[in-house]
Amino acid sequence: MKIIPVAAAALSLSISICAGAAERGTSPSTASPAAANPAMRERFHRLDANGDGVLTWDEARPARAAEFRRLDENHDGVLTPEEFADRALPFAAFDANHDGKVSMSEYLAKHQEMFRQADTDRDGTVSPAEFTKAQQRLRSPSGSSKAPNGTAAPVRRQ
Ligand SMILES: [Ca+2]
Ligand SMILES: [Ca+2]
Ligand SMILES: [Ca+2]
Repeated sequence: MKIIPVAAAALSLSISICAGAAERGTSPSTASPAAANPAMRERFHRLDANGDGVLTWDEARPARAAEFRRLDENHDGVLTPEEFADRALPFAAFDANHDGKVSMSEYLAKHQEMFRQADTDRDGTVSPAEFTKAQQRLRSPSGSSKAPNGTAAPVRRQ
């Protein structure tokens, strides 16, 4: 029964390799960091209207406008903090004139600003890598240590 310790050693080795890979997170050598998260990839593809693999603000803007209309439950053309509740972003960041409501133009202006921030290489488009990084930045202030899709969980085989 020499096989068992060998197998155990091999298994623990493969676990430590997996753990090492998980700790490194998104490696720049992989094709697309967005591919690591199917939900994020799907979101990116939904926004990428012409399917060229990068986002322009012209593509993102109609999606954001549709999002605004969806959030505006009472269809009065402005968002209240209650209507805004499920957004991960702080209401106050959008309410530029501090009237307690977020208008369509405020909503789009803030998203355009975030789009520019996401475009870290300033080429006018947001690549999947830039998109992923921007989403991660958004998430990080509130509970960054928890992986939403369980990527941090160790691989356990028994
Ligand atoms: Ca595009
Ligand atoms: Ca409203
Ligand atoms: Ca870019």
